[in-house]
Amino acid sequence: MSLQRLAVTTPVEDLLEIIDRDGGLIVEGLFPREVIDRMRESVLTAAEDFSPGAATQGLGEEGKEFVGLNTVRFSSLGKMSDAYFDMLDNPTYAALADAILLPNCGSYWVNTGQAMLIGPESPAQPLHRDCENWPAMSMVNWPDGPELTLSAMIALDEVTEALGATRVIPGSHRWPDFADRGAPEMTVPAEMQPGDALVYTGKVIHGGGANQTSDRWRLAMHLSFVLGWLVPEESSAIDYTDEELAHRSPRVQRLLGHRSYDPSPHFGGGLWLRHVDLI
Ligand SMILES: O=C(O)CCC(=O)C(=O)O
Ligand SMILES: [Fe+2]
Repeated sequence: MSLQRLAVTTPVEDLLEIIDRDGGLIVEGLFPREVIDRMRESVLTAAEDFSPGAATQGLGEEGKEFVGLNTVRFSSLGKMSDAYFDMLDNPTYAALADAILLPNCGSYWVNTGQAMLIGPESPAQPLHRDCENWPAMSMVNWPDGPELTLSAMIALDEVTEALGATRVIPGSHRWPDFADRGAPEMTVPAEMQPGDALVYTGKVIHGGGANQTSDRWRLAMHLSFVLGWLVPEESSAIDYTDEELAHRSPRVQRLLGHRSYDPSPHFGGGLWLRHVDLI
């Protein structure tokens, strides 16, 4: 089985059909080259201030191994590049996230916006599902329960299998056993050109690939959203001041936690209230 690739001009309903069938797909040209070029330049400049293996996700060595001992990761991308805000407002990615997440929440927010630069001679990342961040919720009526999160791995430069393209097990979002994470030989690589994105649900098994080169870095970033009543992986809300976001779109302000959770039209309380108001 391979990953389906469709152009960004494909009707959103057709993209959604493939995500529903396979758990993810490659959307070619999801992000315009001009936006990607700006982001790549900013990421390359910022990367000089970060050391490989410094990031962690989870406790101890396991948390470091998960993100990669020779991988450079950093977030707060809007501090480094305006291109980040353009990406948050991308109409096709927004339409996909609306369709997949809004059945289960009034509004969603950024889960992770992170540069993920896999260094030379890195082993493959452990296979996982992104919804494992919220295990109790993920296991509710698994695999038919609510979608909690939608992710995109975005190529900032050409991403090949040898450089560590993300590996996916298409169809694994439907496997009956939540604890079954499959095996590397079941995976296929998401090879991409700059601006292409692997868009996948939190339920599908995947992981960063091994960088088999001795001297080249995989230049990619991750952008994911999560239901507005769940706590995101990254604390974006406190990375930005109100002043920094004052001229951004209402969508961007909400995605970055500078507006209240909006429950409508669902039943649900007022959450993450700004000034005790549903602004
Ligand atoms: O680096 C990659 O290709 C995938 C990263 C990933 O899936 C994660 O950290 O959750
Ligand atoms: Fe992941």
